Amino acid sequence: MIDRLTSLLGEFKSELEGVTDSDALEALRVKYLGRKAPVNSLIKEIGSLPPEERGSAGQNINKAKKDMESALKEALYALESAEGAGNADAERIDVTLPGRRTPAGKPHPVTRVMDEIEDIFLALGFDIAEGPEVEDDYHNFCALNIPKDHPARDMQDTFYVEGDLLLRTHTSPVQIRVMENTTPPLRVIAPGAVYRRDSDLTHTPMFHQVEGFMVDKDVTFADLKGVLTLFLQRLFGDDTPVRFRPSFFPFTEPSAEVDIGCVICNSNSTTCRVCKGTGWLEILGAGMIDPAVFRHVGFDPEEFTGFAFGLGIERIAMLKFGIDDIRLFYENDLDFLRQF
Ligand code: 2U9
Repeated sequence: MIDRLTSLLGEFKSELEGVTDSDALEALRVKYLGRKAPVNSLIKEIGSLPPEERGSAGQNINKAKKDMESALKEALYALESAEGAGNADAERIDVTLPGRRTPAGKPHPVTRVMDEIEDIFLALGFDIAEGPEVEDDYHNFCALNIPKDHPARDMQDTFYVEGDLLLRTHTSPVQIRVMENTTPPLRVIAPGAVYRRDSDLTHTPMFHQVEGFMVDKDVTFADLKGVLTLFLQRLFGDDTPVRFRPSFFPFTEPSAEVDIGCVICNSNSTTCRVCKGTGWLEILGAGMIDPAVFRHVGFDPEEFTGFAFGLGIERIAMLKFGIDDIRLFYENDLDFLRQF
C-alpha cells in the first residue's frame, strides 16, 4: 500500500508541474482528492490490513492527502498572482492620452435673446421681477383694464385651469403684483413664459415675453421713446431705424406699436417675404399706463405717470437668427439647436 501511495504522490507531483491555468488545477484537484480519487480506494482497503498496520497506513494516507491539498493551494496562489499581474498590464492607463470630452451644453436661442434683453435693461437701472404662470382672472385681466366680456379677452384666447385660475396670457400681472407691493419710482422688467391658444408658423401655445415699465412723477411719452429707441438700437445695432405708430391696448393710453427697419432686406426689397416689401418690422407694443390700471393698484394717477411695453422673444430670435418657423424652437432637434 505504501508503494502505491508513493507512486500516486509521484504522479500527482509530475502532473502538477505541467499545470498552467486554474481550470487545469481544479481538474487535478478533482482527480486526486475528489470523490472517485484513488486515495479513497486506499482508505477503503485499510480495513483488510492486519490490525497492527492499520494505524500507520491511515496516518500515511492522511499525510499524503494534506500534502496534495497544500501543494494545490500553493499552485493556485501562484497562478492567481500571475494572472493578476497580466490583467494589471492590460489595464494600465496611458496618462499621456487626451481625456474623453464631455459635450458641453449651451443656452437655447430663446434663452440667449432673453439674457441679452435683460442685460440691456439691467444696464439702464431696471430690476427683474417674476411671478406665477398660473394666475387669477383679476391680475391677468381685470387689473389691466380688461373686465369680463371685454373684446380684448378674445385676442388672447386663454387656457383656463379651474374656477378663477388661468395660464397667464402675458407677463403684465407680474407688474400689477409689483405695484401692489411697492411704491414709485419703479423701473422693472418682467420676463417669462406666457400661454395662448394659438399654433401656426409664427405662434406656439407657450411663448416668452419681456414686458417692462417705468413709473415715477413726470414720466412722459418722450421717456418711452428714448428708452425704447436706445433698447432697440442696442439689440439690433446702433444705426437701426425705429418708428412709432399709433395703436390701442386696454392697459395703455395713448398706445403705440414700434417698428424697426427690416433686418432681413435692410429695407431694400419690394419682394422681401419677412417685411412684405414695407421695409419695416413690427417689434414691440408700448404706451403710457392707463389711469384705470393705476387706480386698481392704489396709485394716484394725478401724482404718477408711467410707460409700459411688451415684446415676444421668439419673434426677436426668429428675426435675429433668420428662422421662419417658430415651432423649430420647441422640437428638441439637436441639429437645429447646435447651430446657435
Ligand atoms: C402694466 C401696464 C401696461 C405692457 C404692454 C404691449 C403694449 C404689447 C405685445 C407685444 C407682442 C405682447 O408678446 S406680444 O404678443 N405687447 O404690445 N404690452 S403695452 O403694458 C403694460 C404692462 C403692465 C401694469
